Amino acid sequence: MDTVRDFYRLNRTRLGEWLPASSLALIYSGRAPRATADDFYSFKPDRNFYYLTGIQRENFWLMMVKTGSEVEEILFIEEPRPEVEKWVGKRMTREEATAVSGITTVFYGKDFKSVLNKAIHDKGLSGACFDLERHAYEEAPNEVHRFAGDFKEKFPQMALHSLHYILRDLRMIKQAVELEQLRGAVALTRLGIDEILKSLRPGLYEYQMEALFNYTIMNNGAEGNAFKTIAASGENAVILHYIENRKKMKKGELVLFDLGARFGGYNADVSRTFPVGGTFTPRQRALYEMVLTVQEEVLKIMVPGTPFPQLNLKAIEVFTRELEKMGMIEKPEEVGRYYYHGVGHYLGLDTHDIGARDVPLAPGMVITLEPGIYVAEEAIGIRIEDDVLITPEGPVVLTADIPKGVQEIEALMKR
Ligand SMILES: [Mn+2]
Repeated sequence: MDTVRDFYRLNRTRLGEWLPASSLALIYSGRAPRATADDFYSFKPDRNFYYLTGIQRENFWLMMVKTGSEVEEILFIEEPRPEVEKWVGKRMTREEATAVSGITTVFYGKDFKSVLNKAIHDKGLSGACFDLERHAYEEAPNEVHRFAGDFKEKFPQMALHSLHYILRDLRMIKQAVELEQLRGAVALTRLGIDEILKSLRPGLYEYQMEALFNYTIMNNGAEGNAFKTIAASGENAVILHYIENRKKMKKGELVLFDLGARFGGYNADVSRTFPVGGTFTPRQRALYEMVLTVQEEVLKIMVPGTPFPQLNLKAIEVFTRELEKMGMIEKPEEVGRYYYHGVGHYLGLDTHDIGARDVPLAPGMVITLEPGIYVAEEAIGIRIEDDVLITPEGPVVLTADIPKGVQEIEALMKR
């Protein structure tokens, strides 16, 4: 594959192969919801639309029409409006849309409904596919759900299919172009963590570490944060998604960082736990090394063929063994007091990337490895998270360069 454009083209080809005969697929790029007055939430492009086109623009549609084995690709973009462009910048032209995506048929949005209607009738289509992902039964319908409902009313003869499962299966296996972006995101994250290690000391506030990380990755070309940086010292570290970051860090405490840069649309997701004062106490060190042991043992089974759920079962098994050894628990059921989340998730265009959780691991998957131990009564929370690529030759730790050994951390903090 010579260009990124070939990557998007290949993704569309694979989706086209999956589409039922005589059907069309409609994928929407999304739109930022209004926050208040004339202030909108920041736009997050639909990841599937991006995966298929390489375009990060609001209110675009990709239409794929399959008749026989032919698949026609049509892109609908927003029309240029000079009076609006003075405020929000230039819109993408049809030529630019073709250059990025490789799609040669590009219409303006105003033609969407007539082209759609004509395609269905001229080609006698019988099916329509939308990304109908739903996280919870109670969840409010999004724009695509609403559009699909409206579509079904207008074309009751057509069968609806969800694109979610095929896109999930495609995105689960990363290709070379994606791994390059992920490595870029990891490299930026490493720069940020290096700066934290240089500056961390008692008396500073958690938000200062957050600011330093965010500044460093942006200053080096990151598109942004993969997610809101977590800098949780002392007792805050037992709250998994603590994001306030307002506390002053004290000598003797540990501080847990969970952070990542985004690059080329792809996210790094890394956790490190450091001693605020530069050295671990013996107790902190013992707990820290327990988490490292769990990491090492789970890593060994991160090979093709291992069932995904086995990773967390292994983490629980090792934590149970180690916690019993230290006399912190008496029965295996008690392990949930100190370890209470999953050991990993897929990583990619989304930080918690889509992917099946009931399948064997396969080459090309990128999965986080993040055991953690949380001892509320001692105000200690430790999580160590690496990003791991599954290959036929064994696991490749993409974040291997980011310091995590006890001696390594203490030496770096002495500088
Ligand atoms: Mn994670």
